[in-house]
Amino acid sequence: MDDSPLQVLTLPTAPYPDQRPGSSGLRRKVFVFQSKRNYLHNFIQSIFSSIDLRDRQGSTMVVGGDGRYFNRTAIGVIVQMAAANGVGRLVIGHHGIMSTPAVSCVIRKYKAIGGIVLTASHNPGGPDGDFGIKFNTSNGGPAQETVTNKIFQLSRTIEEFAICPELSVDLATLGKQMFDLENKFKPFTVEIVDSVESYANMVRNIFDFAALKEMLSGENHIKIRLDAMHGALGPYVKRILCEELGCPANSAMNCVPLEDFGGQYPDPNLTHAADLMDTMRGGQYDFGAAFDGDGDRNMILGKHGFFVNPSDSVAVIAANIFSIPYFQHSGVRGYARSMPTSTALDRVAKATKIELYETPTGWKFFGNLMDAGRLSLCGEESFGTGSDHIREKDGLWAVLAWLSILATRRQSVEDIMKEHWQKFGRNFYTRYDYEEVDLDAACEMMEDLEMFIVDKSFAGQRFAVGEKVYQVERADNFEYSDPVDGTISRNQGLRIIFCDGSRIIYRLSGTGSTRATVRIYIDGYETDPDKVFQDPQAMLASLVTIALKISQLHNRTGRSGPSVIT
Ligand code: G16
Repeated sequence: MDDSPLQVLTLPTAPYPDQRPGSSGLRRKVFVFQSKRNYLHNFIQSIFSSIDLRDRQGSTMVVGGDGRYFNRTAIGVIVQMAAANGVGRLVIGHHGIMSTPAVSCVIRKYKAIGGIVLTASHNPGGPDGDFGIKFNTSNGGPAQETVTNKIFQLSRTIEEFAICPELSVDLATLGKQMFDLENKFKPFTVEIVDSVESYANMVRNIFDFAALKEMLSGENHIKIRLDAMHGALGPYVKRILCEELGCPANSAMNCVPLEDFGGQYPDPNLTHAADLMDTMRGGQYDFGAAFDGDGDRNMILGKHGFFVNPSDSVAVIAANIFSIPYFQHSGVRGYARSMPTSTALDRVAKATKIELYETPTGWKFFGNLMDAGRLSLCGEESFGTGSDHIREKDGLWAVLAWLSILATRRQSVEDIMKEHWQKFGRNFYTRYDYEEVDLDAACEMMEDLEMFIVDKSFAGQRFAVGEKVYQVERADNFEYSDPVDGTISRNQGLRIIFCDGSRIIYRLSGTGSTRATVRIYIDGYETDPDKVFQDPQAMLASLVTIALKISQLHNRTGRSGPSVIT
């Protein structure tokens, strides 16, 4: 314990009007946090103030981050402010790095009142990149909208914040550091923990590690290649897959966390994980996967770069769920997907008579269902997959789930996927992203589009492209009523559902840091066994044409094509 008590100060500040958390916390360019006076302090104080003082005083909170630029600076401030706001103990990942799923696991393990995750996920890092702050509550999941709305309201009226400016913590040394404060909240403890340990203990109890080890390092082992994209997951891949499950060293790439992710987007998709895709195409590896900066997203690939669409990935896991020992013990309570995610999971749910929930985009919507014991497995089109073992999506869990299926079925990824389509039909799926579009143009387009499609005369209309004719069954602006607490979330995306079950969805992203990103999601269902192996872009070309025609997106935004096609 330090001998002289540390000063606790209350300093004046002025509010900012733009600290509304998006789909997953507050994301801004690094320079916004650096150049706007107290921008970071205001938001952190708003998080602390949103927690009742009685709950906060003497409590435990967890702090983790994806290791991006500004991570350590922000943790320094958070520690000083946590102490001054009455938090009793902070549990922080070694060097300030801990993956988002591990933070969720640690919050639950330590029975913390919540945690702060410093990440802008898959967005680029470095001094010119993005930074983000997310608040998770005691269930380990992202705060619900009632909480994020409260944080936003507090940030709009904030006048002062509390801080211990002299408090400095050593993130490099494992163990407890105790601080004596000159106020009534004392002592204050910081515990630097091994970032991997709790998470590794958890997954060891979910999967059959002996069977996985045999498949990955025994005689006739399969070869895998995992790309951590210089994000937080590198040490987890090394420790769990290489050291514990015996994968050779060349199974793991880009496993050293870097502040700028090596100058790349830490985004596990076909565009940004191109290196992994190239390696996989060579045919040397049987299974490949990439993760995002904070380790909650995943992309699954088979031999020769066979791509598993994330909407299909969760459906395959559902169809093979008892390959995972955890579900053999806990049973399966329900499945869920976000609204824009393809309806592939619905078909498995229907065939196996399991309840299916359709939620808005954002992992926070799954948490209530899990806490109420109604949801076991869920996924999103945005490369997120997970279960009720924690309250975040979990990239490494998804990989271990797929490997468990491979170990049980002893088939290739491609064969498993193809058999799945033959059995359930195939949801062809694509997403068009128009990034950094003018905000006003994007909002006006969405408003006009809504007026057009919710008009009574829209249902029943037919759209023809070549020989293909699609008739509108219904269209709306998606609204979700939480079945657990009745909370209503409106304006969650415009959707057009056609009579054959195909869908076109339009949404503005909630994770960008500047301007607007318009997303168009196309979901076309096909049961004809002769057609299920065709190329998705070719199969969906007519629906794409219709989507662009109805929205007039190119005219309205001045764009001639999407920035990214998934
Ligand atoms: C966050 C949320 C996800 C959501 C995704 C995409 O992911 O946690 O649930 O699907 O954003 O959001 P949007 O379409 O609004 O950009 P992450 O990995 O960025 O935290």
